[in-house]
Amino acid sequence: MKLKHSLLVAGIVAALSQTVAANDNLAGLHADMLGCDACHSASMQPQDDNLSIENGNCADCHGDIHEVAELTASAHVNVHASHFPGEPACTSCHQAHQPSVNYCDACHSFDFDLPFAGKWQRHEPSIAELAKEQADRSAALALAPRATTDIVVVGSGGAGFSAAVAAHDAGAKVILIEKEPVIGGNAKLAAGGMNAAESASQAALGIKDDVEIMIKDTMKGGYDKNDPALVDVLAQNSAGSVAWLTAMGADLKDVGRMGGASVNRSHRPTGGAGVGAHVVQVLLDNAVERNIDMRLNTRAVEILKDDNGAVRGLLVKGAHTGYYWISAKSVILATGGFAKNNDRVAALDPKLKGFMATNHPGATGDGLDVAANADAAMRDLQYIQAHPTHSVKGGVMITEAVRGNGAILVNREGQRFVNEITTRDRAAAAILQQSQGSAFLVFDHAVRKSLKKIEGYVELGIVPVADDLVALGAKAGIDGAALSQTINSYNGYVAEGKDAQFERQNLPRPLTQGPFYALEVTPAVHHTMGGIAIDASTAVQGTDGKAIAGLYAAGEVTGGVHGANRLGGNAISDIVTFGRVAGEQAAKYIGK
Ligand code: FAD
Ligand code: MEZ
Repeated sequence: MKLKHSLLVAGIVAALSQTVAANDNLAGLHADMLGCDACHSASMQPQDDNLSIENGNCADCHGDIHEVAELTASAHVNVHASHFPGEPACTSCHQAHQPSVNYCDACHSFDFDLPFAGKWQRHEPSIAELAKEQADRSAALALAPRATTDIVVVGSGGAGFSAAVAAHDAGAKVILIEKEPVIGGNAKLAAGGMNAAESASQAALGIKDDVEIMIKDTMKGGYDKNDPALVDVLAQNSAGSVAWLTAMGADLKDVGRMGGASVNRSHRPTGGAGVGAHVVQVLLDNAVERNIDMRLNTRAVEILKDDNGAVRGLLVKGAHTGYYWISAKSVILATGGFAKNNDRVAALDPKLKGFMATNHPGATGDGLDVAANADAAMRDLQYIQAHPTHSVKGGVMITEAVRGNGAILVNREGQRFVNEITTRDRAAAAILQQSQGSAFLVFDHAVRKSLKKIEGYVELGIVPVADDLVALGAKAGIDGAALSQTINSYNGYVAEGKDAQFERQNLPRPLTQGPFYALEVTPAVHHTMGGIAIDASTAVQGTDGKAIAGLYAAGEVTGGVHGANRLGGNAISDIVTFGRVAGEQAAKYIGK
């Protein structure tokens, strides 16, 4: 019954072109070729929301994603060799009964060839809209719970995975749910690094840092709107969180500079690869090793409480199996921020209406609604951050590490206009003041070689390159003569160790080694600093000022850690540290 995937690769293109007229989706094609049970179990209904049977059947015929990646290796950008951690399920993109979508298109704008492709469009009903499905919800709640556990963790980003692993290691039984078809949330996209002070990696590189300086930098960057108790937890535990990840298999040996930091404290894999995909992969591997129950396509919609107001479980909606509830003594909300929900963003900060976002599609702010419906207090929701450097072409966030490793920002007139490694609110505001509201990251080959992340940008074809600066200007639309002059002056500042123009603190290298690169960038909504009010033990605070028994929250869904403006690299530190704290505290609450 099963096709050999080599046979399929040889025949698939021809088969598709012949059958595309007769079938307008993958289900039709497979039904014609092999019948419905090529994909589904005998019951013809998905048995779980991970679509384990359906995805298993895809892999049996076509090979797993690594095998498919080998077969598509000749493509300019091999989408099957994506930066996503884990093994994204085939059905994340290849949908059967409706047009397929490139999951990447939710954020980027590349033209990948996909059989039976439709355009990315998704209307995810809000938590308030789902409340109208009262009959289905009541029916589900009238039944016995479909699962029983100690703790449900909501969200498979860095905070959720850290909480799940920590709670498991403290002796609790854990179910982790994720509404998207892929794991990792925004955490998997994190690029530049994870901040930590007094770490072993810093010591190995001879970098002198101090927890107190990290606290000062974080409070200053946040305009002192941060909760000092939370900042204390962040900084005091930062090196411990790097050590915790390292003990589980992470490589966080490379340490670079981020905006607003007094010293190099942003940790990432050797050679400067993206930190997020690596950290999420390590956490995933550890969750798998521990046999933690992980459910994708499963959305948290309501926290269930007992008569005393303590958590007794969670109502969820499975994308394929519908509503059911999980009995649990504790829930940890780790649902991330809401930067991808422009309606919500613009309602809080009208300046950001219509802005692009750097975030993954699930960053809509569900957790805030779910928590608010459970009477949780909120704080600082008005503080929303734009990342200064989102590529105009392709829609890719260009990591701050490119500037940290030596790139400068110039406008169309070929002039620098800001200290490139200032805090991101200042850098973003300065870029928006330039003509056409954009600017160019200009760097040389030495900067490219210093950071693996840059290879990805070049491979995507979004970075104009030329052997000299005048030619680069002509290609990118910058005044080339002025650009040459600007780079000459900048190289002089590097040689003197002092930036006479903008007092940039780190001047890692001159820009002298061609070829040269110019990447057009503009700000995009990036991080939401506000959220659920928690205390230093991550207990969710109710609107009555008391902790809600059994409810914990960690990561970008919370408010208070970053004040009015987050420093680059502090979020990964936040989510790992507070995720661990939440896991440990929830386990303690249930008596482990
Ligand atoms: P996320 O990682 O976003 O995970 C939350 C998960 O919860 C998501 O998967 C979401 O789908 C899921 N979810 C939401 N609602 C529900 C629901 N109702 N039911 C079930 N699941 C739900 N920070 C740094 O410190 N350093 C960096 O280098 C860095 N680079 C970044 C690069 C990019 C492109 C982006 C977008 C962010 C970057 N950040 C960086 C910020 C950082 O990645 C995020 O702040 C952080 O990952 C948030 O982690 P989290 O675990 O709180 O949420
Ligand atoms: O903390 C961040 O959001 C960050 C460092 C992003 C980046 O530019 O890489």
